[in-house]
Amino acid sequence: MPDEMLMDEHVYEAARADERLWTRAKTLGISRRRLLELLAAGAGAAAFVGVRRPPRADGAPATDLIVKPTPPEFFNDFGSNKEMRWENMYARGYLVPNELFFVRDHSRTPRLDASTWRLRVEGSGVSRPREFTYDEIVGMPSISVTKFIECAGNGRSFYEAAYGRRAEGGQWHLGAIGVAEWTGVPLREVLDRAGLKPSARDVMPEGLDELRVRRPMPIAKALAQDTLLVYAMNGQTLPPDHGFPVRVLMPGWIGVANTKWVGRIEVSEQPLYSAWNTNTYVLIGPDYKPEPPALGPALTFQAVKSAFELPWDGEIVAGRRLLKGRSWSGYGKIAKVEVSLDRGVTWQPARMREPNLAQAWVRWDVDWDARPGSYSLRARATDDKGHTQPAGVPFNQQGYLYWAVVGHPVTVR
Ligand SMILES: Nc1nc2c(c(=O)[nH]1)N[C@H]1C(S)=C(S)[C@@H](COP(=O)(O)O)O[C@H]1N2
Ligand SMILES: [Mo]
Repeated sequence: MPDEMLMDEHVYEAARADERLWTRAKTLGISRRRLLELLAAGAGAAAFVGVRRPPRADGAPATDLIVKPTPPEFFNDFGSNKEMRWENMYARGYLVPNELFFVRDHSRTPRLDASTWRLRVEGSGVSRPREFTYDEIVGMPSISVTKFIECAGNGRSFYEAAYGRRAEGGQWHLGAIGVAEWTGVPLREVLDRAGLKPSARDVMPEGLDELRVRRPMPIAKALAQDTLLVYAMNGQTLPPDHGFPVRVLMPGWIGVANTKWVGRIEVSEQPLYSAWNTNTYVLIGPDYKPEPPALGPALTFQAVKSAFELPWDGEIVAGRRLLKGRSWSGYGKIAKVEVSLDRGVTWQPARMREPNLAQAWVRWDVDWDARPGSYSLRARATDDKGHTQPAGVPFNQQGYLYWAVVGHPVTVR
């Protein structure tokens, strides 16, 4: 199980329920034997410690956090979070197919019915607060864009490798990213139909999941032409795990801003705050200062990163091959990629392959005569705004935005 966002996550609560059960029983002076009797009588560990885990409306077992199959050859398992295994992208195209796309649920995937679903737009920033049905949303003129969604914590495990100190949260390698073609309606259209006021300042979509995840954004980002209310992914109806019936797409921004299962949008003339831009998804550490009410600078755009399409710390067979990977940036397109096969001593330019789309990624490759041995392969990208992946990044408590060059371990036999 992940230990991401320890303070308020039901998933975490469930994982810790056992441990807390015994502690709680001790405090109440209940003997181990009596507790076992109580449990056998059906009280249930979760009920006992006050963890709310209602049964699923669709009758699926309450333990099912995610709906789609997530076989171990496709995903690394972190409970309600599933990390894409990069080696599966080697023999595929530009897009990540829906069945391979990483999943990050703060609680778990809710099952929603499009025919009863409503999107409510309200708040001081609109003059005609109203509801939209699913049919109304899909009946509006749509656009399709190809963009990544990447978790702010992608690469988090490398903080421990760099600092000997583990950042809080799921210890992802680099698989908490995917690129898809998203189809939907510009958020601006929907806000306009609710009578958006010129004085509107912040916009906060809210999810219909148990935790009602909501990450506010400034009005400028809400009005961008490619900020969408999405209902299709790679030409298919948006799957439940990715936000069915409707999710937000915020190109280039941290994953959490791409609210899934959106049910309400608050538009305000005042700045908006939630746990997701004050306590989490902010940079906390010796190099960062609090920005009240936030505990540190709030994250917005994703940085520049690169990944190899190889198993992590796996084995490959010796021989001549194309060593392939992908690089991306929240700020724009990739301008240059360099690869080092000798732990950063020498670097060679990688060949970039079209398409190279802004806030998506570019595929690249180099020839490699892979001889037996152990390697730590490195890739370093530069985007068209001049950001180059650095050798290191300062530590932050929750392990966000690890965009430094990473050594990818692989053994050639
Ligand atoms: N309502 C809601 N939206 C959410 C989340 C969530 O738990 N609930 N997780 C966020 C996070 S942290 C990320 S990284 C992305 C992941 O999107 P995906 O699961 O479609 O890959 O969704 C975001 N949107
Ligand atoms: Mo995330």
